[in-house]
This record gives sequence, C-alpha cells and structure tokens, in this order.
Amino acid sequence: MVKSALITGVNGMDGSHLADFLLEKGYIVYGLERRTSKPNRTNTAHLENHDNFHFLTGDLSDQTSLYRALKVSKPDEVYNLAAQSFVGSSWQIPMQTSDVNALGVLRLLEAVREYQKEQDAPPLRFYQASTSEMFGKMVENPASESTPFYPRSPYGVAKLYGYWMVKNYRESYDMFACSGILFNHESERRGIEFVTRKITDGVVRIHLGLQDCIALGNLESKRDWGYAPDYVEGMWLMLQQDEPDDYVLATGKTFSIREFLDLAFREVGITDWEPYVVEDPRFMRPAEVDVLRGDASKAKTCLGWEPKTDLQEMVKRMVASDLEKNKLERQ
Ligand code: NAP
Ligand code: G4F
Repeated sequence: MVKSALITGVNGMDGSHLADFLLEKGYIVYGLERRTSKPNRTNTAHLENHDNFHFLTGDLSDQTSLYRALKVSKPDEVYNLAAQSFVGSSWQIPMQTSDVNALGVLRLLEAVREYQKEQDAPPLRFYQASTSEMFGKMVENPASESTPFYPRSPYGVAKLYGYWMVKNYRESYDMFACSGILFNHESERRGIEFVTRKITDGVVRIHLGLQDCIALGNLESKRDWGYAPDYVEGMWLMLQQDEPDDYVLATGKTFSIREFLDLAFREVGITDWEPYVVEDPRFMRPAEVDVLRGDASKAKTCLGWEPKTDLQEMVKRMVASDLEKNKLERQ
C-alpha cells in the first residue's frame, strides 16, 4: 500500500532532503509551508511539479491549520521538522522561538489526537526533531539518550519542552511518537546564517574576489557535524520500528570551527587562511555551547543506522555547490 507522509518545515534543509528521500521510497508527500511575504522554495523548487508531492499552507502557531493539514493529507507518518532553528536568534526572539519550538509541538500533538478521534483515523507515527542543543553544557561526553540535559539557549530550552511533551504523549495516549536527538548536520541546502554554510560560501566568494574576509564569532567551539541526507534516513528508520523510542544520531567525532575553516579554505587552495577571518563580537553568544559530541550506538544497534559521509567529503560538496551558485549569480 502507498504510504502518505506529512512534513512540517518542508522548505528547510532537512524537510527538503526528507521529502526527496520519501518520494524515492514511493510515498505521497505533503509538505507544510508557512505563509511568507516572498515564497521561500529554494530547496523545494524541484518538487513543484512532482506528481506525488503537494504543498499545504499551515503554521505551528495556528492549530486549526495543523488539523486541516492532517485532514487533507491523511498521513501514515508525520515528521515535525518546522522550527525557529537558529540558536543565535533565539536570544532576540525568545517568545516566538518558544511559541513555535515548544508550544508548536504541543499544538501538533493535540491536532493529531483531535484528528484521530474526530475522523476515526488509524494510528499514525510521529517524529519530533529534537536536538543535541538540549545537552548544551554537556554533563557527559559523548552524550547518549541517557545523558542529563543542560540547555544553554532559549532555543535549547524550548526544544526540551517539545521533547518531554512527545515522551508524555507517548506514555499518556500510547502514541507512536519518537524524538530524534540529532547532532549538527549540514548540506549544500543549509541556511546561510549557520556557521558551516557561512564559511563555505565566504570561502568561495573570497576565492572569486567577491569578498575580502569572513566575520565570525567564537572559533574555538566544537561540533559533531554529519551530512543531512544521511540523517533523514535515520528519521525514517525510527518510524519503521515495532516500538516508539528516542535515538541520538551523531558521528561521534568533534571538530572546532577553526578545523572546519581549514578544510574549507583548502578546497580552494588556501592554506594560510587566518588573514581572511576576522573575529566579530556581533556573532558571539550570551551563553555558548563549547563542545558537542554524540554517541549513536543505540541507533546503530537498533536501527542499523550509521553516518556514511565524513566531514571532509561534506565540506568538499558544500564548497563545490557554493562555487556553482556564486558563478551562476555572477552571470
Ligand atoms: P531549517 O532549514 O531552518 O528549516 C526549518 C523550517 O521550519 C523552515 O522551512 C521554516 O520555514 C519552518 N518554520 C519555521 N517556523 C515555522 C512555523 N511557525 N510554522 C511552520 N513552519 C515553520 O532547519 P533544519 O536545519 O532543516 O532543521 C529541521 C529541524 O531539525 C528543526 O526543527 C531544527 O530545530 C531541528 N534540528 C536541526 C539540526 C541541524 O543540525 N540541522 C539538529 C538538530 C535538530 P521558512 O522556510 O518559512 O523559514
Ligand atoms: O552553525 P551554528 O549556528 O549551529 P548551532 O548553534 O550548533 O545550532 C545548529 O545545530 C543544532 C544541533 O546541535 C540545531 F539544533 C540547531 O537548529 C542548529 O541547526 O553554530 C555553531 C557554532 C556555535 O558555537 C557558534 O557560536 O559556531 C559558532 N560560530 C562562530 N561564529 C558561529 C559564528 N555561528 C554562526 N551561526 N555564525 C557565526 O558567525
């Protein structure tokens, strides 16, 4: 039987990769996008005319729109990927971040319950995009599913609320609801404000003579960076199990921003990159997450999931993609 999936945040990096992945598996995919003053389909333009893909308008701040999206899509699986996902902005817009990343999860869970009751719909499976930012000031390194949480930003605190709501709805209503606790993952489709894409795009623009330097914040923080297309497969695998559970997805390796810079500049033949990077206090955070490293042993044992793409290969792809984009823009 053909399965149907509803993805919130479909125009984002993960949402678009997950849509590609599910369409490849033969799913009918409904992608929820919010209304914006300008369409934001850079990552999903290639899906606009796909027979098995449909855009729906909705917002995590508007529960009625979520109920309607469920009624139209009749999904077997719901992937809640929509969020105010930029940690840095969460200090500037803490209320909006909490409304979407915390209460938005609750609205969607409630919409699912209401939809199943009123439409007499069969049970569906629910994925929540939880995050390694919940570990924040890491109590244990590497962090696993049993590591205590210590979020360090309004973003991390809001996501923790969503994580606990998912657990609570699983236990209260016997819902098949899972949290993927994903460590940083990136791709050619990453938003330009995140440090990896800011670097790969900046490196390319310096190489092409379009920019003099890259202004960055803390170069000493370390992240466990994986490749987004590998991680969306992990999301799907979580919903194919007999029982719902929570899983960490990570590479188990950690690198500093400096090391990332080194890899990216090397792609364009620059080894002495320090003169091209300026430290700018505007990009420092009120509270920093100094290091993140995850232990994905449970995902490996139970899901058979492992990351396939290493950091060097990912940086190579991101730089190559930014080179193409910048060359096209210049034409
Ligand atoms: P992303 O590129 O920023 O995508 C997030 C999407 O959510 C965007 O398409 C955005 O819409 C949409 N959105 C924001 N507010 C919304 C609202 N009120 N209603 C409906 N849609 C809304 O983020 P991502 O990197 O793909 O991450 C996907 C999810 O995984 C997020 O929940 C993020 O917090 C979580 N996560 C990400 C990582 C990572 O390293 N990437 C790690 C752990 C967890 P617009 O396009 O209109 O802005
Ligand atoms: O790329 P970032 O903004 O990602 P961050 O804060 O780790 O959050 C990402 O990963 C989380 C999972 O751990 C997700 F939940 C979240 O949605 C998002 O996808 O920053 C990475 C590091 C930070 O330590 C930051 O302080 O890079 C440092 N950094 C240094 N200079 C910078 C900059 N970050 C940004 N965005 N811009 C800079 O100029």
